Amino acid sequence: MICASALSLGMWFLAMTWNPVANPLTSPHGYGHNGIGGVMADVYGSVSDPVFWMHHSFIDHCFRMWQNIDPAHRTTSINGNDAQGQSLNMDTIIYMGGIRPNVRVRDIMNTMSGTVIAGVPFCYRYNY
Ligand SMILES: [Cu+2]
Repeated sequence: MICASALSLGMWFLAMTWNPVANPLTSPHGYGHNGIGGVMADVYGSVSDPVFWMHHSFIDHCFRMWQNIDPAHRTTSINGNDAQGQSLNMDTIIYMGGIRPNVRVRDIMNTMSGTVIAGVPFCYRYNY
């Protein structure tokens, strides 16, 4: 089941021509964290809130819907800047905090790529 506001947000993503998660603070991703507030607004603590997982699953799903509009380009390129103002590219390293091996952007842009990360193929898709 999907609520009306989530459906509206999903349709909004589909209409967008820009990356819906490019800016972590002024995007639906950031709005979810900061709109809920409390521990969800804390960069390091938000993962301990169960809502975090529902929020991120939804953002991930919306990002994939956005990619599916033009997968040839939207799974193979990225733009924008990181938190330090450095421009992003497909070889930008995503720091995993020691929990998992760091990955390059290109390793995770396509959820069906099958890229092996720490011995596990990165491969999933949404059925809804
Ligand atoms: Cu987040």
